[in-house]
Amino acid sequence: MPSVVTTCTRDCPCACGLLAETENGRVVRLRGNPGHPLTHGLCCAKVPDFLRRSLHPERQLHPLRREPGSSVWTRVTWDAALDELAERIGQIMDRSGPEAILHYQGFGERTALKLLNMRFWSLLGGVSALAGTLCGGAGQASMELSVGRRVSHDPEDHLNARTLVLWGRNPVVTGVQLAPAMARVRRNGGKIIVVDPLPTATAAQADLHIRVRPGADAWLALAACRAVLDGKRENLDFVARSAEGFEAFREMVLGLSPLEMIAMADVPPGQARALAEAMCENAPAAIVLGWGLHRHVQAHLSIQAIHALSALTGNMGVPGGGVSQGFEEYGPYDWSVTGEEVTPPRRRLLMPRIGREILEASPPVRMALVSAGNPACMAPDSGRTTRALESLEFLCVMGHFLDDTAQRAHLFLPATTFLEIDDVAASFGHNWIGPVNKAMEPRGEARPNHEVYFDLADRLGIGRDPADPFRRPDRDWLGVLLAPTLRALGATLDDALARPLRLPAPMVPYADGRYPTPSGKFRFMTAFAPGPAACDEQRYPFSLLTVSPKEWLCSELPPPALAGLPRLTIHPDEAARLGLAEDDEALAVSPAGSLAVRVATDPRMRPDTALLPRGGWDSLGHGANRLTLDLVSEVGGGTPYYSTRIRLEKKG
Ligand SMILES: Nc1nc2c(c(=O)[nH]1)N[C@H]1C(S)=C(S)[C@@H](COP(=O)(O)OP(=O)(O)OC[C@H]3O[C@@H](n4cnc5c(=O)[nH]c(N)nc54)[C@H](O)[C@@H]3O)O[C@H]1N2
Ligand SMILES: Nc1nc2c(c(=O)[nH]1)N[C@H]1C(S)=C(S)[C@@H](COP(=O)(O)OP(=O)(O)OC[C@H]3O[C@@H](n4cnc5c(=O)[nH]c(N)nc54)[C@H](O)[C@@H]3O)O[C@H]1N2
Ligand SMILES: [Mo]
Repeated sequence: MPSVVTTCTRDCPCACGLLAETENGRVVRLRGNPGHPLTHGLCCAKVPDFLRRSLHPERQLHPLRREPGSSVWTRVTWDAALDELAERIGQIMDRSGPEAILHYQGFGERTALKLLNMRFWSLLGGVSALAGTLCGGAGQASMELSVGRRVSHDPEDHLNARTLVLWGRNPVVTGVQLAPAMARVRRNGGKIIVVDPLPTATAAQADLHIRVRPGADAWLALAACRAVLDGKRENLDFVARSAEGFEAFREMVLGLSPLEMIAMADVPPGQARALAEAMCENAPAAIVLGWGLHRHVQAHLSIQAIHALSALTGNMGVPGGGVSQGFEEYGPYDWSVTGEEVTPPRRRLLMPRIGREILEASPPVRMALVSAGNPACMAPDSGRTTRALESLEFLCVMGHFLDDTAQRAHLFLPATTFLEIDDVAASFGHNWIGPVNKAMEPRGEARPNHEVYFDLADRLGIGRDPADPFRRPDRDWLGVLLAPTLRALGATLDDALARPLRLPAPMVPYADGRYPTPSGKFRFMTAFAPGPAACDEQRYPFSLLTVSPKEWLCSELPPPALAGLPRLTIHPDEAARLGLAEDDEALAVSPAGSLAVRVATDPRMRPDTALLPRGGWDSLGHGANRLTLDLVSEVGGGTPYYSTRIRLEKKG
């Protein structure tokens, strides 16, 4: 069977190498590419679903139009759709200025050519764009406080670890490429430590599972640091040569009560000591941070304290050590292609509170164009976000399904899936860039977003400079976008489109003991000022962890896949206290809203924590973000979904 070499572009750190097997011009099977030098043919159970979704009968394949106030969609031609869109853009710019238009690009598209979307808006002179992130911004910015610039260890370097600490990360569910590393470390005699409030599938494989209180990781890491200092086991060599702020850090930690630290982290004291022990005695110890850790208002305190623990124990900059947290998925491309350096957006609205930002914007937002995102379901405080989307005079959505956001649009434009385009995809979980090759023709009238923007630019009379035209063949743009990387690798564009390439990134960052900070040194945190909880703990006794489910990715699943109420899991004693039993219906209530759920119990749950899968479809009752508050993390403009707390009410 003919097969096409491609790469998974879905919103996941793995960017697995894939083979798309075709029959009569249609993809019939997607499987891991055994020839990929890092991912070796492994891919997750969701991959067949990405194909099913692409071929799904409910995928929208034609431009659609809806009159405000009506729920009836009418099929229109591309020409009619683009004429209307261009006219709206022109009119709103003339009457209300470019700020009145919002460009909202979600995380569903992460390939090189997607940077051209931003170029369109720059050519237009800049409109309102986004700041901050729903995903990993808080983690990245927090890591930079300690090391200057975020650079993670190559995942293959984790195999050198004797202790692998998965801190707020659940790779068995969310990133299958890390799972074999766990097994290899174990086979080499190493140990796995998982720090996670929930009894995850990853934690089930750990030698030690530390069920920290949500958001309290800083206390745990500092308690471990205290154990290191008390045992006089700090790595004085690293501290003297490569770090700044150690004395102040030491004073700070010695000023905290060990009992209080343990109580705040809410872990058995032996576990903080065991963590310290492993970091010192069973080194090198690699700490791999997940995204769960970022989703708290003060995530930076935890991430700084974890870095301090690694540095204090001499694990920074050594093979099999370090603190790793994501990679630059847009790093390999020439960012100047976006045009944002020359023509920045007129203003930026904060993604973590996009509903409020739209509703309160001055001057107002009158129209938005959303591509590759589903903010009505995935952004926090869906109640407010949907009100904001519904307040717009004109909403255009480029996507695949009439999902929660698209249902509120006036114009829907069908986008291609990654099986239908030529492009390249980098990863936020490793150092490889992979080819995305067209495995089948676009279904129906679906078109890649950047081509739609070429047509819009023609209609608006922009991007016509013959020396620098906006409309160019994909290959030409890919050559421009990839130029810096190809130059560094001595590779050609044909190479990049034929096979995965490893980017010129280190296996072990900061190995020379120098850090890209102003002083060139690692920075110990010197202040620790935890703020109050974002929600009243008495009225809302459960921390709400709305984490990645195994079965689906964010809201990317076809609608029939969800039946019944979402399952909310708590400890059985808590359920009993509330008069609830397994399978009962209940109402989850937060300061932001409420959601009907079905109760599940698990004796491994912390009593103060509730688990609810994120994503799905809000319109089918699976809107975890009906409950989440639209807070902003103190560092990095991140979205602290997990700082929300809830109470449970018995139904009826
Ligand atoms: N199957 C599946 N895979 C996915 C996704 C999906 O939706 N489904 N989403 C993809 C995306 S967009 C991303 S960003 C990644 C995320 O990948 P991960 O970071 O691995 O996954 P999450 O479920 O977001 O969170 C990881 C863990 O953090 C824990 N956690 C929450 N709060 C805390 C805390 O305060 N301290 C500690 N120590 N742990 C905490 C949660 O209990 C959870 O088990 O996964 C990607 N992969
Ligand atoms: N409660 C709660 N909410 C969360 C989180 C959480 O932990 N808890 N995690 C957050 C995280 S980590 C993330 S990354 C965000 C994700 O938030 P979003 O990016 O808003 O959500 P997705 O469901 O991934 O939506 C991606 C959409 O892009 C579409 N798409 C895919 N490819 C293309 C393309 O080429 N072109 C176009 N036009 N569309 C395309 C898909 O069909 C899908 O509809 O959600 C966040 N929301
Ligand atoms: Mo994410």
